[in-house]
Parts: sequence; C-alpha cells; structure tokens
Amino acid sequence: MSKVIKNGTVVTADLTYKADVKIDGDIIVEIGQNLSGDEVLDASGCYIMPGGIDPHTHLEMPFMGTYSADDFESGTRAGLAGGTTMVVDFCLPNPNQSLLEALQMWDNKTGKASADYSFHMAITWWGEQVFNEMAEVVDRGITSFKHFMAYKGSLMVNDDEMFSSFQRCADLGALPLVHAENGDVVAAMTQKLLEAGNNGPEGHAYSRPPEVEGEATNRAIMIADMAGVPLYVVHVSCEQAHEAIRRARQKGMRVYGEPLIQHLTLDESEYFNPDWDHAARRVMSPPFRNKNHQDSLWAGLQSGSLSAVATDHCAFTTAQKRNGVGNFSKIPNGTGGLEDRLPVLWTKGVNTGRLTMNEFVAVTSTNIAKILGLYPKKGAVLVGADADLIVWDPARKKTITAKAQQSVIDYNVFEGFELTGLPRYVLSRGKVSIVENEIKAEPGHGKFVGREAKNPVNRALSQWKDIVAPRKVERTGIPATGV
Ligand code: DUC
Ligand code: ZN
Ligand code: ZN
Ligand code: ZN
Repeated sequence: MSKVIKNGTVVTADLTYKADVKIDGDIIVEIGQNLSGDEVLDASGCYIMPGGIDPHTHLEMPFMGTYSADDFESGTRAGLAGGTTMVVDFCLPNPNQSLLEALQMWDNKTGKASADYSFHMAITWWGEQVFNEMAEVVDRGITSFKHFMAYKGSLMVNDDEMFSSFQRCADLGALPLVHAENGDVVAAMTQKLLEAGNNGPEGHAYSRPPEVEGEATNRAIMIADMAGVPLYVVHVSCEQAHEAIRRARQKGMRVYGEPLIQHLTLDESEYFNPDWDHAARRVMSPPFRNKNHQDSLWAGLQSGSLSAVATDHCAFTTAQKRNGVGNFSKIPNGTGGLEDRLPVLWTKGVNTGRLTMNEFVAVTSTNIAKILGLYPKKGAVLVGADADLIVWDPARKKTITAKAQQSVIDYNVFEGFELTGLPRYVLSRGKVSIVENEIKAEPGHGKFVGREAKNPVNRALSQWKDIVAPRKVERTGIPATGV
C-alpha cells in the first residue's frame, strides 16, 4: 500500500519547494508533481519536513535512587505527538559492569518503542575491559560515547580516563560526548550551600554556575584536541560554554554544541518560585540560566556555532522530586520535553523570526543526523530515505497542559505556553502515527538504528598499552580576530 502526501510544501535544511511525496512501505520512493497512490494524506497549507531527531533522552533510566518515569513506550509516543520520529538514548553501565551486558539491559527496555531509536554508550568507568568492549559496541552500530564530567562519586570520569577513552574513540572512528560541568567544584559548592542551610531548589542553581560549565567545556575541548578526535558537548546552557565551542570551531576543530529547548525558553527565575514543587520540577543539570545566556544560545543556532536542539528528556514525577525536600542535592535531576521540543522551537523561533524554517529543520533533525552518522536514512526528505516525516500545520494552535500530554508525569515545565505550529500528520517509517490529536502510534513499531563509524583507523594499531601518549595535532588554524 503506497501513500502520497499531496498539496504541501517540502521544507528541508536547504530547500523549500512545492512537491508531493510518495511512500511505499518504510521508504520515500518518489518526490514530484501530481503523484498518485493508494492512500492520500492532504498537506494543504502545510510543510512536509523530516521527522525530528532527539539526540538526548533518558528513558526508564536508573538515576539518583529512582528511575526516570517515561519509558520507551510513553517516551517515543510523546516524541511522535510532537513530531519527533527518532530518539537517541543513553546506555549507562554501572561501575565495573560490562558495556555489552548494559547494552543488553537497555535493549530489553525498547520492546514497546513506537518510533525508531539508537543509543549512545556512556563510559562510566575505565579499564582494559572497557577499552576492548568499545570496539564491539561500535560494531553493533553504537558509535558515540558519553562522558560525565560531573556526578562525582557515581557517573563522573576523571581527566586521565577521559583522555584515554577519547583516544580510543579516535582510533575507532567514534564520537565522544561530554556532559561538561566541573564535578569537583559542584560537589564542593553543594556541600557549602547545604552546610549554610541553603537547602531549597535554588541551591541547585547556585551550586552549578555558568563557570563550572565553561571550565569543563574548555577542558574537554583541549583534551579532545590532544586525542585528535571530534567532540560533541551535550546540553550547552551558557555563554561560557558556547564561547569555548565557537573558539574551537574557528580554529578548525570539529566541536559540536547541543542546546536544549528548556534552556532556550525557560530561565533561572523558575528556581525562585516560592512553590517548592514548582521549582524542584525544573531542577536539571545544567540549571536554567538568565536571558543573556538564552540570547547566546539563539545566536548560536542562527550562526551555526551550535548544531542541534535536544531535550535531555529525563522526566520525574512530583513524588519523585520530593525525595529532595530539605536537601536540593537529592532532587532527581531532569525535566521532560520530548513532545514539546518542535512546537516550542517553532513558536519561539520560527514565528518570532529568530530561525528560518530551513534552520528549524537543520537544528531539529538534519544536523544531528549528519553528526551521528544517520544521514540520509534519517534527517532527509529524499528518495530512498526512511519515511520519518512530519506534515506541519503552521496555523494549528494549542496551549500546553500536563493534562493533555503523552508523558506519564503529572506536570509540564512549559505549562501554559501558547503554541502556533503543530503536526497534522506524523509518520514513523511510513506508518501514520499521529493525526492531529489522535494517537495512532504502534508500540513495537520502533526499531534500533545502527550507525557507521567515521574514518576508523586499522583496529590492530589501537592497543590498550598505547593509550596514554599524547597525540596532539598541531594546528595553526585561523587566528582569532584582534590577536
Ligand atoms: N542532567 C539531568 O538533568 N538529568 C539527567 C542527566 C543530566 O545530566
Ligand atoms: Zn548531562
Ligand atoms: Zn542527559
Ligand atoms: Zn509497524
């Protein structure tokens, strides 16, 4: 059974043009004029865009003594409802756990996914076993490795471990990711604040100022340069981190920055709300910042110094958040956003003139597809690409409410946002999964998408005993202006 999306305007990262799009099974088979098929989806007044890819989610993740509340079923359904047709989730091995065993555990969670997914593997400890297993992980199509520079005592890796892992990534053609916050400084400031009786949610923001993020971002970039590997910085929330990324890119380094929809649109005043629940529900790391930092992030999307908008979707109920009453460091870190990322970015970005439609597609889908090695299977409206598509109605309106959301939690950090621009149809590999407010997502339809390593070296040359020596790539680059 073929389908044709008719009467719409195709919008990609670089083109806007009138055309019909024909789908057979999972795949786009034709793009052109006056196409016919067994089933017609009307896109009058709408834009046909590649489905959103959220490169940063934590579904059913054990974290801070509990599990994030949305699993692959509710999480992918929420994504589809807002036009996101693929998520990349984080597999987190316990200390000393085999990466392959952890991967099996994560794979077991995905049975009811209704949209496609992939994984990043976290490097939460270091040793010869991890070194060896990284090659097998890459062979299984997981070509990105996350490093936490914060969460001291649990997920955090030290600089020597990070340097070793980055070198291994370089040899395997894999991409290292960092959560860039100085975990030692955060731990020290947290202790001081708690000792002084500052135990409310605002203490969370005080314990993680922009400087801890700027320092760690700079450090990770320098370490990546010494290891001779590209770098992807997750949840860039502030000018200090953005500045480091801009500078590295100007020097010719492949450093990518990912702002979150939350940091673009919500600010630190949320933590000073007298309602403890309101503030705690917004506790995430890094915390929300002030307007100057938000402006910096928008500018980064406009100029291309920041590459992809994500959510870090890691949703906890109010009851879970209340574990931190009397001690902000015990509030599970995380917010939702999977359903809201595209509509909020459209309303606050495209409708305000801050982003063009083509930039919108680039930062919600195409750029990350290219960075992660998913393009053009994902992130494209091209013959042969997966039919992960949105028919976007720029006139459709709604007000965000927790009541109407797909996520299982009992609130929404964007509650009350008035949106203009929402999906009319969302297709996941050809399956019509959303028709306006109607959810037709099919649990179990989502499949794992493996990825290819980029420019791997001969594996035989990469040996555990060699992972120490600096391999600095000398780089003159383009001198910074005024220097
Ligand atoms: N930050 C969060 O807020 N939640 C999950 C992990 C992270 O780094
Ligand atoms: Zn993080
Ligand atoms: Zn995260
Ligand atoms: Zn199916």
